[in-house]
Amino acid sequence: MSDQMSVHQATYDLLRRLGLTTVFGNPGSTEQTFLKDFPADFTYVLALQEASVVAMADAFSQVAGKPALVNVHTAAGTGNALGSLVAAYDAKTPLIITAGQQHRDMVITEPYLANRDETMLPRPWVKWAYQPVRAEDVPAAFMRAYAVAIQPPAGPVFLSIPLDDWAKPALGPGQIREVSRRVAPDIERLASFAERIDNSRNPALVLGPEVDRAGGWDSAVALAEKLRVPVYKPPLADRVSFPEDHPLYQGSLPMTIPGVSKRLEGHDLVVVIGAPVFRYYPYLPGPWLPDGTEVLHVTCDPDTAAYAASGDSMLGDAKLVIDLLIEKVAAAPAGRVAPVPLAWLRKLPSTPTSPLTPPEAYAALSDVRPSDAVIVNESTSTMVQQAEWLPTVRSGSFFTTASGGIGWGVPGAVGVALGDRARGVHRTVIATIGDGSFQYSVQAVWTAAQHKLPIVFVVFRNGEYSILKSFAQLEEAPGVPGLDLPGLDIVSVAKGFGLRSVQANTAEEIRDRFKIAVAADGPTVIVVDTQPQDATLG
Ligand SMILES: Cc1ncc(C[n+]2csc(CCOP(=O)(O)OP(=O)(O)O)c2C)c(N)n1
Ligand SMILES: [Mg+2]
Repeated sequence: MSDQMSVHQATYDLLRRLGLTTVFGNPGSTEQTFLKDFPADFTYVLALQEASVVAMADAFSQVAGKPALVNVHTAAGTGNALGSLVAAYDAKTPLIITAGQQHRDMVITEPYLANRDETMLPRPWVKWAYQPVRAEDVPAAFMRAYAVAIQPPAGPVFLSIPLDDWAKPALGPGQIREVSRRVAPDIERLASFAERIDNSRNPALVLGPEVDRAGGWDSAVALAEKLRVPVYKPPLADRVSFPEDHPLYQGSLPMTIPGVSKRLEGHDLVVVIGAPVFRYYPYLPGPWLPDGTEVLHVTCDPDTAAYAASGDSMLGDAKLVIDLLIEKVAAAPAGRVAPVPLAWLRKLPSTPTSPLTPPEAYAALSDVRPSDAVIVNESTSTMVQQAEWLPTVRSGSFFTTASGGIGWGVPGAVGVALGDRARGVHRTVIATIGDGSFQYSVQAVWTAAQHKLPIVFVVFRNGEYSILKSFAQLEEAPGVPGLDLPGLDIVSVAKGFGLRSVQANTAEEIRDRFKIAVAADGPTVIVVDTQPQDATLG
């Protein structure tokens, strides 16, 4: 063997120096030349389908606070990964997704398992897609991919690598370059935003996922308290950025155009930080904003700024902007009265129901939730009840799909737990999942069992795609087929993947089984039969 470094050695050396030593993957013949002689200081996290691979890596990256490396199988594996890729793109998660490609010497002949038009397949859900022109460029392509992925707005990138590249001689060790992860705002513009806040009579804050992602939780509380203003969560937020038990917290904005507009009535100025303006769904006609309301918008993403339905925007990292605003804005005038704290409904039936209603199930969970537990939610018809009974009161403690595609929550919970483990933190992950949603990336529970992760999957088995029944009413679409899910034995499915798995049908059973699950060494699935929930969509 010659002394010359191979592309394989140079790349692993570069990945090691970049701290990318965990690979989330599902292997194939076109990836084995990369995975060959897998170094002992690297970790390979195997997921059994690529939708799970990418969602795990996404949540891992969000929790560990660093980019994650993914390796999937050529076109078919990348295809399976696409649904989760959409969510990673929307969550602005820096993922370096790699896939193998057939041997350069025969790829012209479209061999079996070739990735045709390889850089086209993952678009438009990646910031960059590339196949190195020469084998020698592979390490530099990883460096470039890393730089593209982490610079704001962060997001996934894709590299296709022909399987014969790894054994080729490298040009030498790869070069590491450092790039920014935050952008500072234009200072003059910031001053004008501060002035407009100072001059407003009745301002409100809307704090979105970019705030928590940027580590801006405490700063957000300080700004809200200095201004003494109501704080809203934007519609369909995939992270919570402000304590939901804070006296200034006023709940989530509705999802529809007229719903948002109505809720913001009376505010002459609304400052939206770290969220789109706004993420609407479903369509109902109405005014974007009430008369007399102006919007100031802060985001790290020029695209998010560009597609906003209203408002004046400023680019900048959410935490940097908030910290600078705290310095610049005047404290609330003496006469500004704090809003009345949000009164959560938290209403339960007077006698226990069978099957349980979702609020009864959530109430039981709230009795036993460890104070530092993380919530991953993908119970689509009960999102309102989840926030009501299990409010998020700490940073980095709530996750859900950023795209609206289901099949993120189960592998997402696995990624959260792996991310905690990587940063030396032990928290219980509570994944509240609908019986429909549970099926999309169900094999992720196997990875949870293999790694003995502290996850309690609570599956609400209402026997249907409940939210779609509410949508059918809203859309005046009677007679839609395919909304019932009879005969799903979820306890057995989970057992088949090697998990502890139990049914719990009363509040007491939920509490008891949950406590056992929290104390156990590894994940548990608790299936709760529940009544359908009429979802509020307006
Ligand atoms: C990948 C993907 N496929 C389909 C949908 C459409 N969809 C949205 S919610 C939903 C039903 C979810 O059912 P379940 O998890 O049982 O929750 P429930 O509404 O019953 O609370 C479906 C199929 C989607 N959002 N994403
Ligand atoms: Mg359901």
